Amino acid sequence: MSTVMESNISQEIINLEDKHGAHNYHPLPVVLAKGEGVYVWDVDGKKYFDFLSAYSAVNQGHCHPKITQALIDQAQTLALTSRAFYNDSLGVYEKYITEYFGFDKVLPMNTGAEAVETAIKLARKWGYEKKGVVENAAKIIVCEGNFHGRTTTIVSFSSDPDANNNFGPFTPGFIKIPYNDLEALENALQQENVVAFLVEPIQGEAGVFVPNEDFLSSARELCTTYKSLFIADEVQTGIARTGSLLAVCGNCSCENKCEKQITYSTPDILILGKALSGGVYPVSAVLANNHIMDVIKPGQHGSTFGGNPIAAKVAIAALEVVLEEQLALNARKLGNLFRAEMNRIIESTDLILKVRGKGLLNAIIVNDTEESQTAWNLCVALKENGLLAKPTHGNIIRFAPPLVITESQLMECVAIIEKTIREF
Ligand code: IF1
Repeated sequence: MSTVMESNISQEIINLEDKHGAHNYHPLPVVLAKGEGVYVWDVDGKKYFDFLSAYSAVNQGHCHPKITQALIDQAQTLALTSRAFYNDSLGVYEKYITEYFGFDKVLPMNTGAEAVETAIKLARKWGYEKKGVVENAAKIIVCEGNFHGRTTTIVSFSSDPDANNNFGPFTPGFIKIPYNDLEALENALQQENVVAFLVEPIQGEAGVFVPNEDFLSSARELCTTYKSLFIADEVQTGIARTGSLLAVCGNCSCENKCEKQITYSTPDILILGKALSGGVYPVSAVLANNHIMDVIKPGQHGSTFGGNPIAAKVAIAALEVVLEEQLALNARKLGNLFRAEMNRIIESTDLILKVRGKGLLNAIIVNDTEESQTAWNLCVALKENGLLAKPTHGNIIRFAPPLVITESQLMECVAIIEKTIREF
């Protein structure tokens, strides 16, 4: 609970949610009314740096003019046809995104969880029809501490009790191994009827765990060796967040539209969401080459809204902005600066133990137990000082500003964080 008094208008709105909305979230006590670039404003006009970026959905910044304009233009022209008919935007978008990421085909969906579900269905079907696994016996390897969404099947393989307690019975067919453990992966891949390895290139919800340098490329190779699909869930890490177009690109610095077409650890199936739309509209995508995607035939998968004209136009604009504004390069440079500055602060405080992350997906570890309120209280204090962030797993605070942030804005934020820690 907040110890800080909210303004009357904030409190009224908070009360409305409290009374009429399901209590499936515990938000920081701030009521936002406006956003632009790296900034958001609350209902009383107080301005904040947004260091959550809607969980990395607004990498391009709040209300990016080009993306918002694409949304408005298409909404006034043709919003939705369903896939029962062709629309004049989808094919153009499909060509654009597949060339952008170097895959033969895309399957358009809306939310991240839907795209993960799509990848799971695709991998299973590929397993039965191409790999020849035994009927209804397909297994997918996943990692402990994963976060891939909230559907019944996805929470079936979560290791977070909040995510799956009393939501059973669960979908079978998943093998859980420790994250960042190649030996465990190889052992699991040797089991019968394995079709895929589903992994986040950096674990977000678990507290921004960056795996060893060789983990993703070696996992990629192991999947090839054992004829299983390597599925990268880049819903959170993708679209320049970690300092390259995709986190699976590793330290590859070509400014995306990658000439090398993701040679570092090219996934068989790539899952994108969130910032694929710049946060203005739910757009997700599953990308794969023909030998995989072709197992899905008419009537076997779909979505009313998936691939609608607004989504198509918005996603093209959002991906163009990433290139035009060199967001991957900016995330890489400012990410290095941010971690260096955090390490400088850590040297002279006992409150923060560690900073970790890649590009502009970072977290600090607060020196207290997971059950303690310290990280929450620190976030409330940061809010008072004009910076919004949220704890994950008790004592970890994620810092993920929009990628359009400038160096001087970032240094302002470092000063806010430093001041807040010193005063705490
Ligand atoms: C919430 C975290 C972020 C994701 C990956 C799929 C999805 C997500 C790797 C599903 C979603 C979200 C959802 C959000 C919290 C959040 C999150 F804290 F849980 F880890 F981003 F940091 N794959 N991540 O991270 O996408 O269906 O939500 O569009 O409030 O649950 P979705």
